[in-house]
Amino acid sequence: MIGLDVPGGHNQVWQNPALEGSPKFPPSLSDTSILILQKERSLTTNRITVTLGDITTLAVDAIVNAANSSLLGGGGIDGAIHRAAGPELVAESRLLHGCKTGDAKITKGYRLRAKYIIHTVGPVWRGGEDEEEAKLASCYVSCFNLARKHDVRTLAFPAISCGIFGFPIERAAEIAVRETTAELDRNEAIESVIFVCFTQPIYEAYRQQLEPQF
Ligand code: AR6
Repeated sequence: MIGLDVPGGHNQVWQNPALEGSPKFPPSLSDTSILILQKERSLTTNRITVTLGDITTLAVDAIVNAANSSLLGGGGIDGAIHRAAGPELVAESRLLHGCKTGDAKITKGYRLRAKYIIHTVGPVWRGGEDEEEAKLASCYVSCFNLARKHDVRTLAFPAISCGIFGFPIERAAEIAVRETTAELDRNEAIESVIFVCFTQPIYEAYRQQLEPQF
């Protein structure tokens, strides 16, 4: 249950209103090799977990923020993280002088339960003609580089670029799983990577990518 220790008990935190009434997953997923957590809303394989939920609640070493190049906050997950972390976050972020697409910067977690926030700037999807896939892969590599430097052992990612920036979720999930699997193969210090999905379709996209590993 590493990384899923949340205030108010497990059942409570996963009540994302957007997911109310969402269908149960197929019975085939109850294979014994899969650890099913929180009412079939989390799957774990090797050192990767995919879960439905709100990344701001997680007690992990670091959560990743899908930020913009100013690093001064925005909508979507960026806004949620800034609200939950408190005003100290923007104060520290001002000292970082922004962040380029595909790059990442780290701050403290402040009022979050996570020790650090790794801010990365995903690409805006422009139809695939602007090296978006390589830029998104670079986000994961940059986050893992910072994780290594700061001794981060448990790390949670959202679906970077898959909201306002419009990146197709299937392709994004493929890149996320590919880069994470490569990092875990070479970095034994990382104990757990959690893909935190805010909606059912995003969860499904990750689950499909991870299916061969289950
Ligand atoms: N926990 C987990 N995932 C979340 C949460 C949450 N609390 N909130 C949203 N998501 P987006 P982007 C999911 O739009 O596409 C901001 O304004 C969401 O469902 O937040 O990288 C920044 O400042 C989606 O799957 O980020 C940038 O300007 C994913 O997080 C821009 O948006 C990313 O959605 C970045 O766009």
